[in-house]
Amino acid sequence: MADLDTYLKVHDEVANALKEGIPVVALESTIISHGMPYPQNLECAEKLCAIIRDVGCVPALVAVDGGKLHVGVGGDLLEKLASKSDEVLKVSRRDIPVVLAKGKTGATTVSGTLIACHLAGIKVFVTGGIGGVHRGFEESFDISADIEDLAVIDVAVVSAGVKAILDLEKTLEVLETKGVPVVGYGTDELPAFYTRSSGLKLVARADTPEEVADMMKAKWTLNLQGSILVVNPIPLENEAEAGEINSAIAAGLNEAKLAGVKGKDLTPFVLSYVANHTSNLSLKANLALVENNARVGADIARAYGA
Ligand code: PSU
Ligand code: MN
Repeated sequence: MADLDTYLKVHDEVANALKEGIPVVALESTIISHGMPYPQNLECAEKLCAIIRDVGCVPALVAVDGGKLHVGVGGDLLEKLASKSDEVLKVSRRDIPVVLAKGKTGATTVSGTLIACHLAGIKVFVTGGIGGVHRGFEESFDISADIEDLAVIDVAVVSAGVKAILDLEKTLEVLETKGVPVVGYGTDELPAFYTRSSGLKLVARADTPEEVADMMKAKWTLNLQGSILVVNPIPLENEAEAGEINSAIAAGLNEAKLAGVKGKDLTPFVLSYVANHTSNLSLKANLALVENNARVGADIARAYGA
């Protein structure tokens, strides 16, 4: 029987940080490979790492390649993830064994990245938006695997909310059922990803990184398994115009339906449609919100300690 090292490669900088007690912040790679175009995606990944380092933490980008789950990706593999998205698979819990066994290259989703955090011992993870309950799920049964992993893996996930193309209200309901606290960072309502406000009230709020760290400690000391989902609104100056974004999302979802695009191909399809139909406004907003999340995530990682 192979051991963990056969399949898991924690790169030196991250392994040292974990050993020395320097806070580590994980990053997912699906937003890089399938959520943004090249070369802005590569610049974004590099910027996120720089932001995290600036506050004294170590970034750990997660991806799959050559039969291993890599934690702390950079260099050629990062370049490939960004520039060759056609060859890069989108990897959630279901896909990990297959992609590892076949030696293929994959970008991890929130679900896949949470699993890597669990294996490596990382407690804070920064993303853009999590997956959840899709609009019209009654027909498609499409609920992201992200939800199942948020329910059982002990990590604080910093996001700008739920992917804007989803049913936000139903996603909040399912997160409640699964026992995942959704904590507004400096807000009492769920942000709507590209915009700050969805009108959906939250029951939990934190205004400082320390407050989030206190919630993490309380939850995990009591062995209440699972993530804390921090929802951090996009900065005011980067907010997209809600009407324009929402009509582009509706049109993109409709286009996807006509073209028979579904399952894991749906998000990349709709995101690129929305970017193309809003003169890249959505892309600019997306870049700004992930950078903002990286700052908050690094502050939380420091407040929590290693
Ligand atoms: N939000 C975005 N862009 C993305 C994603 C979310 O704005 O690319 C990705 C994340 O990696 C998330 C995944 O984990 O979509 C969920 O995909 P699915 O709905 O197929 O489970
Ligand atoms: Mn799905």
